[in-house]
Amino acid sequence: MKWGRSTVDTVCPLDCPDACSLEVTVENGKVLRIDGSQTHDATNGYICGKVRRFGERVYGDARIPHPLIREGGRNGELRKASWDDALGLIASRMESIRDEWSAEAILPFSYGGSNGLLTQDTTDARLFRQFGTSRLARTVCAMPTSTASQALYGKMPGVTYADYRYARLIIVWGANPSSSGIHLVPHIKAAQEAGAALVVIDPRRTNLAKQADIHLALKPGTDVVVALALHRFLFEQDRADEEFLSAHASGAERLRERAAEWTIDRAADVAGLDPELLEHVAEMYADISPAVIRCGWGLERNRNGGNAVLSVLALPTVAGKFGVRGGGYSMSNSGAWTHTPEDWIGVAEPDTRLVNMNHLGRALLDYRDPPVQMLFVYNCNPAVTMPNQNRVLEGLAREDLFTVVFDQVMTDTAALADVVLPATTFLESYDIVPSYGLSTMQLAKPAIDAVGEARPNVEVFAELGARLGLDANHDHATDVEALLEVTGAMPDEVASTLMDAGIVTASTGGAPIQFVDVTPGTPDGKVQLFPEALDHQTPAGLYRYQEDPTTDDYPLSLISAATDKTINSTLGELRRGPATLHMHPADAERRGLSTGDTVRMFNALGEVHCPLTLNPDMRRSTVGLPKGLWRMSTLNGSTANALVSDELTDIGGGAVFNDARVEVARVVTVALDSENVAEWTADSDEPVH
Ligand SMILES: Nc1nc2c(c(=O)[nH]1)N[C@H]1C(S)=C(S)[C@@H](COP(=O)(O)OP(=O)(O)OC[C@H]3O[C@@H](n4cnc5c(=O)[nH]c(N)nc54)[C@H](O)[C@@H]3O)O[C@H]1N2
Ligand SMILES: Nc1nc2c(c(=O)[nH]1)N[C@H]1C(S)=C(S)[C@@H](COP(=O)(O)OP(=O)(O)OC[C@H]3O[C@@H](n4cnc5c(=O)[nH]c(N)nc54)[C@H](O)[C@@H]3O)O[C@H]1N2
Ligand code: SF4
Ligand SMILES: [Mo]
Repeated sequence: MKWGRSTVDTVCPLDCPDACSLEVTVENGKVLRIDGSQTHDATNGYICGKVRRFGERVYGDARIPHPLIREGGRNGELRKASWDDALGLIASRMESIRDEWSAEAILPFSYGGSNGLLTQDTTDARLFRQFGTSRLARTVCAMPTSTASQALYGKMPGVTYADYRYARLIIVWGANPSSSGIHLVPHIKAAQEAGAALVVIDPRRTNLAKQADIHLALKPGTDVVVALALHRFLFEQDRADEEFLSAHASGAERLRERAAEWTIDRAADVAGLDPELLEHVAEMYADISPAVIRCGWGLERNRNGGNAVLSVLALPTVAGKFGVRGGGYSMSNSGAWTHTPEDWIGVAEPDTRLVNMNHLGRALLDYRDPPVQMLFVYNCNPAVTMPNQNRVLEGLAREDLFTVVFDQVMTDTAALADVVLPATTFLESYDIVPSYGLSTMQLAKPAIDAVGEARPNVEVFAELGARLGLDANHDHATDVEALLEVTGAMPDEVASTLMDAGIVTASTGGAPIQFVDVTPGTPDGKVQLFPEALDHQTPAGLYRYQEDPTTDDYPLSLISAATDKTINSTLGELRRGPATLHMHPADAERRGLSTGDTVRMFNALGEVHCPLTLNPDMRRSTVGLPKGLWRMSTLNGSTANALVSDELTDIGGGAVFNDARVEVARVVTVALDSENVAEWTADSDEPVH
């Protein structure tokens, strides 16, 4: 530990597209302040409120100080243990489970708690692959979007944030960047000031929707028909760019056939929109260039999610919007790099059982041959973030399940574990952080020593591998060694710029023009408007709509989107008071409800008790509860996922979070403090300029 004050340049690795460059001020070995830096021009010196207060997590009461082992069975207590004892116990359990059942009875369970390249798919992958455990399909987020965009365009980087200034028309579709990627917002505003039109397509009237020229407040899950109506309009009105289509795309005819049934009127009826407004958007999109679509993740989280993203991302091809700065689309930029973890894992993936993470409840309760006997959770908080929460909790409560949770704080999942291991935060170890919203990769450097007995992921999985006598991990025991190894597998120029400057931009450039600087990564270099192989894997086929799951018993759609308070459930420990359910005043009136009532929101899967806030920004028949709540943030310990089924999206095996259909009734009336009421009426982290 160093005395005195110093600053450290690093990067935010949380699951957020912006990957801000940070300046961390440290005094006498403790974090004093976290701020944005200018290292990454997209950060431009400002960051969100969540990470400004990240020190409260680092030193907070929820932080796990040392390993813990549960004594006295499922209802026994978690007691302080040494690393040696905790890892020894895990290793011996892994061996005994392998001997009794098979290594496939062990299920590693991880997601994007940190987006750093070292925190997953390094020593963990080697350990679990070599041992032969079950494999995890990491599907909880972005699988429908990435499967659809990959099928259409291969890995093609999108329009960068700064180039939104050049657009004359911006469509923000199923994204809420005011909370979920704040550095895009000033560029949208700059474009608007320069005369660009803004269209927002979202069931909620978000901050951006309030500032938009047109807000299409569609019913959740109906994006596919809205986008198909735009396709039909383009084709039927001879506004499709036939020249571009014949030079750069295949499958246009098949798309045209499937879009044919979706007249503006029919789509507007299904989506609950004013047909004139929808037609107006179709005309704007046909007429105005450059036009850019910011496609978010909100539209993928329902049964039609894959087809929704497919039909939205196909629009710039049909309308011929590429080839100019500020024209095209942005989705995820994770394809900007050529290296992948396979370049450094060095152990082939075994052909063991593949478990879709959205089916965690089923896996723990129903899977046989072998049953899951050990769950090893890291970078993830499945007790609250996965679908069908009650099944997940029932599974985690199994007497004969051995659960390891490796985390920074005592999450709801950690509280149910048999062994808890303390992890470092990004302020305590090295990492490499690619941005999935932009085309940069940055070096994360430790600003402080590890707090308590926390250790980085690479170190713990390497040590466990050594204890199990596996040979793959011996040379990679520390984060520094892993850093050298991973950068060693990258092209020399990329690695040296990253290490010297702390930041490197992909070879496609920081601001590529689509179809000028970057082209589709598909096998023939063309846009595959009708990827046949996907058609056969998709229950209703490509560009097909599956009916709304609303029933008379459960007439309300529940949306659980990102808010500015947490990143998924990360930082959820810092929330004060219960989260509130947001409902349109007209829906509340029909049920005799008002702000401050404690309500019960329920369906056949479960129920959530929480206070109510009336919010005219919600669409009628749509209610909202934030995603990422901890169990303490509702009155009965259930979160939105207690109402979400574990069915899968049409494409990509994703979660259908926003397909939850519910009813709401009053329990009692309580007084609320203003912070809870403000949740979504001021859902903005945007900088004040
Ligand atoms: N502050 C903050 N930032 C985050 C996160 C966070 O939790 N907090 N999470 C990060 C992660 S993991 C992700 S994946 C991204 C997600 O970021 P976004 O892409 O913004 O996704 P969501 O927050 O799920 O939803 C975005 C919007 O979609 C709307 N929506 C819901 N259903 C539908 C629908 O059927 N159609 C349409 N058109 N819109 C719909 C919601 O009302 C919401 O306003 O954000 C990242 N950034
Ligand atoms: N109802 C509903 N549920 C949702 C969503 C929704 O829209 N609605 N969105 C979904 C989305 S988009 C996503 S991406 C998922 C995310 O769900 P999860 O993957 O569960 O993400 P988090 O809740 O952020 O939990 C990540 C955990 O990893 C820990 N962690 C961070 N860094 C490290 C590290 O270096 N080492 C270790 N060992 N642990 C670390 C954090 O402390 C945190 O507890 O949630 C999904 N859940
Ligand atoms: S969470 Fe997003 S906006 Fe906040 S500091 Fe990290 S990258 Fe930046
Ligand atoms: Mo996500």
